[in-house]
Amino acid sequence: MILRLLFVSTSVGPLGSGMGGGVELTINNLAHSLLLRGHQVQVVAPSGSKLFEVPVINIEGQLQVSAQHQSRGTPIELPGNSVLSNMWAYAHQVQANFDLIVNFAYDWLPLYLTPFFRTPVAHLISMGSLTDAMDQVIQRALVQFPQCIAVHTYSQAQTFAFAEQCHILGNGFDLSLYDFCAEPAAGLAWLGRIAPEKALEDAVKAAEQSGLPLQVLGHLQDQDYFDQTLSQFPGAQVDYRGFLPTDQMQRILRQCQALLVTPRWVEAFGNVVIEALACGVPVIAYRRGGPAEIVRDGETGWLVEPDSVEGLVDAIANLSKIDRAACRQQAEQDYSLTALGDRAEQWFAKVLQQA
Ligand code: HBI
Repeated sequence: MILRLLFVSTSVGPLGSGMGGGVELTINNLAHSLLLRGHQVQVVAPSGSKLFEVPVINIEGQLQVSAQHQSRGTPIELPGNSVLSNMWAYAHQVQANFDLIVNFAYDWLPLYLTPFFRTPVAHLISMGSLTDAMDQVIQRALVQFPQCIAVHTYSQAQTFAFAEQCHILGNGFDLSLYDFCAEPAAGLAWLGRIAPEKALEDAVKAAEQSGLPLQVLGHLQDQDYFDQTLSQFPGAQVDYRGFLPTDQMQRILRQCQALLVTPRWVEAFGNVVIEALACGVPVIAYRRGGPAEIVRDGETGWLVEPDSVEGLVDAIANLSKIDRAACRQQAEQDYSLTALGDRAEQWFAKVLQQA
């Protein structure tokens, strides 16, 4: 059945800016996977947003404060002229033109509004449990709409009391955008939003101890943290390449011997893990969160004792044991746009059955 879908974006930045982290890629890839199979998709996002080949309605207003830096007890806050409330006022206005509305913001308001919409609203929750208010409002939506919540991985779901009610969506990528590289140059990569919870410092320390250069790519969210990390390891060869569009990013990533994934927190998924595998780049990751569910230890990378830099260094020394072709094959098996589209359609069908 053809669905008319409205995607309402994350509230922390325009699509294409990198401020929305992995959600930006998720929205883009999910929209593409559904358009390819004939569904209609429209995206509502903060002004300044742009997507490739997907229609975007730009909504003005003040961005939301990032949830991951809040504590469990943080009260709900909305700035004046909130872009979040403006996006959801628009969604409410046009809801009759759509069969399903999908929310991508990790925010209280869309969850709270769910029962007030006539068109069913489903939520792709992009991070693990962070605040009591969010957990409670998700739980409340689930009471009335048991199918309405999806997450990326089991480990992410496990951070919530309602884990068994979550659909596990994984993620999916247009793998034609990533070129397999069989013969890498000497060097490692680190990819992601540069902020303390991503623990770039561990990757820099491991690269320094391994005597290898480290290519760093991604949105520089916390400049002080970045400067402090570089000054902490003066012997490291760190090359910051910026936040690049996929094509330019993968041209650098594919040349590397491995991607280091060093999250301090429970990473919901780890889009960067799939991007590396798609290029044939083995992944060395802490055994924590989404990446630990994706990397096949000893086959497509190495899983390391969390926060152990010496574990990273040992894994780097054992990269020759990993077959780069096996990395690309895993991406094709589980994380293509087709695989994502299948899982999304299954979820939507369950949401619409209960509506
Ligand atoms: N914080 N308040 C809020 N809302 C979001 O949608 C949000 C966020 N922090 C991070 C974030 N989204 C995304 O970068 C991650 O979910 C990937």
